[in-house]
Amino acid sequence: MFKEAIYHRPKDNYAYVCTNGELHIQLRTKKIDIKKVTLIHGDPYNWERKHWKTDSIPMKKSGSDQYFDYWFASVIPPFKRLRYGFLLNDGTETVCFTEKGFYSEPPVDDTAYYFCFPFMNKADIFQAPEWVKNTVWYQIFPERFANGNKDIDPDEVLPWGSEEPTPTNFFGGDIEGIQQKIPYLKDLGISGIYFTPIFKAYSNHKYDTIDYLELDPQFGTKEVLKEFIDACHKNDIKVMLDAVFNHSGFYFPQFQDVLKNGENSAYKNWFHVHEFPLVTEPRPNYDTFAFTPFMPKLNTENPEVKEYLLEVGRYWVREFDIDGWRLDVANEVDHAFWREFRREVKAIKPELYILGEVWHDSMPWLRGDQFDAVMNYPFTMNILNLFAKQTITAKEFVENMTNVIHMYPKNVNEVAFNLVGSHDTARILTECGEDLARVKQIFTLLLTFIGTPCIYYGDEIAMTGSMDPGCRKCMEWDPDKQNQELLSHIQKLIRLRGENPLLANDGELSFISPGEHDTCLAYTKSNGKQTICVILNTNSEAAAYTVPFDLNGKAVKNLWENEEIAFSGPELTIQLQGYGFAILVY
Ligand code: ARE
Repeated sequence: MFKEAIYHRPKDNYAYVCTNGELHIQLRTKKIDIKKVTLIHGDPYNWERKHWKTDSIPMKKSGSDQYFDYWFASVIPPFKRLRYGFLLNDGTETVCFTEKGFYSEPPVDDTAYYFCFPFMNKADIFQAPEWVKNTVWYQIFPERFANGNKDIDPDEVLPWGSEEPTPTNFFGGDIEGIQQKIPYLKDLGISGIYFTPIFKAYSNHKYDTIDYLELDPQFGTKEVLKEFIDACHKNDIKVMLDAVFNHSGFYFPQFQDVLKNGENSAYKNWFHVHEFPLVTEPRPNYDTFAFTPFMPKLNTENPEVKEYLLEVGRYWVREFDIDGWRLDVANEVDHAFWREFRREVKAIKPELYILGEVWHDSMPWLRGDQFDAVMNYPFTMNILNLFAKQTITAKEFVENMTNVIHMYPKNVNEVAFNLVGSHDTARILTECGEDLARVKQIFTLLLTFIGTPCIYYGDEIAMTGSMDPGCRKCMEWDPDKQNQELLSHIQKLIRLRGENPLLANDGELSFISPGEHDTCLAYTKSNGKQTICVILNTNSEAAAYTVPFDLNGKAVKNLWENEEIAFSGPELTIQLQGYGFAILVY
């Protein structure tokens, strides 16, 4: 038994409480080392000394990544507290794993040995808004989606789509243009819009804020914005704005004051200044985002800055009834600020969705006291590596995805913001070498997976684009230049996801582990009554896939083709074309 690989900690993704009163317990062991795990548990205060009075439940293997197996059990402690340990059997020996280490027998004389979940306090439970689980998002870069009012175009505006995007050119996208496209968005089937920044700022991307309480004039007036948000809500579309609180823009008046008055500025502690006077060259002598002198980092530990930004957070919720905040460079802002931010904005709108931009392990922000979710870029990278770059196998993809999923509690995974592209990445069709079949497969996975999926504007009509700024072209509105086949494919997936909760966040996800050289991968979602099985052939060659379950006597339907599948015997084999897929329900 590889005891050194065995891990548990009564916290985060290894022990967490769900809103339904269940306590979920996870254990990690070395891959294929352990054959059976039993959770032994009891209440710390009615433990009869010398007689280990416990319940015990078998743990289920919930998945395996490249190195580890993961074990899962759910228990509802009668008194909302638990002492527990694990009985591990590797086929030759059984040991008891406790907080104090390994024992040949479960220690009986004191609960001090065991792992402890001290009390399941409601206030500590991670709780994201329920509506997010059934939302399909659409990300809009406002400068490039639609120009609805030429009277407010920036001075040097270019004709729509006339040139390649650059970090400095403008094409006049605005809110009125987006409002005119609400029917398109409804027809696509999306139910949430995620905007990149729209507040007054210098650049075309607006991440260099000048005024956090003003809409950028090139996008319209606050009246127009209010009318737009109301129209979205009337069409059952949620609206999420982008909060850039890690840094301001260079022309933010408070920063300009420090530039001008140096140490005499009333705002000198609003930023992280190393020395006065401020210089931008050869390197800024103040903290910035990346090495960008025009994005001075805000000192969110300063009470004045904190209050200023908290009011920004409250204002757009209170006055415009937005439904979500996406938090830019969220992992570089201090946790104390985010805890206060959550309290303030949820006090106004408890159902607000708080989405942090964190590209890495995000557990420190997902304990229920800060974010509801993060942008799931590990999901994105795994998909790109298999379907686009083709640098990993189907088996490695499943292992990687299993690793990502087991990094977080289940109730976090259900609202993870899944994306296959954004304004910060090359477009998915470009990454796939413009192979439409692979893009269709990617959207099939995105829209049948757990989490809340997001479509980057234009990806649904097969727009191409390299890394920023290439991925920020003007939206293509000529139907003849839109790929209608891909658009219909995605529309159908969104419709099926809405009609079949198992394609969204109902049921229990599990991967069917592919063999070393298998090119097909599959995953199921089951709620005990019904099972959905999604099968993807990740190879250009046709392949046959045999569903590894006894389906004898079950009625199996191909959900995509909407037809029953006739088969005899316990096994069902599906023929898949190159880069094909099937969505079965039984
Ligand atoms: C500009 C140029 C870019 C150039 C960049 C260099 O346009 O071509 O590469 O400068 O700094 C905004 C604009 C960008 C602009 C940038 C700086 O949208 O066009 O880029 O400002 O002026 C990391 C951060 C993550 C951040 C990305 C970009 O962790 O928070 O870098 N994303 C947000 C927004 C951006 C925005 C900013 C931050 C600044 O979404 O749009 O950029 O407000 C790995 C790393 C990640 C890294 C990621 C992407 O995964 O682990 O940490 O994200 O790569 O680089």
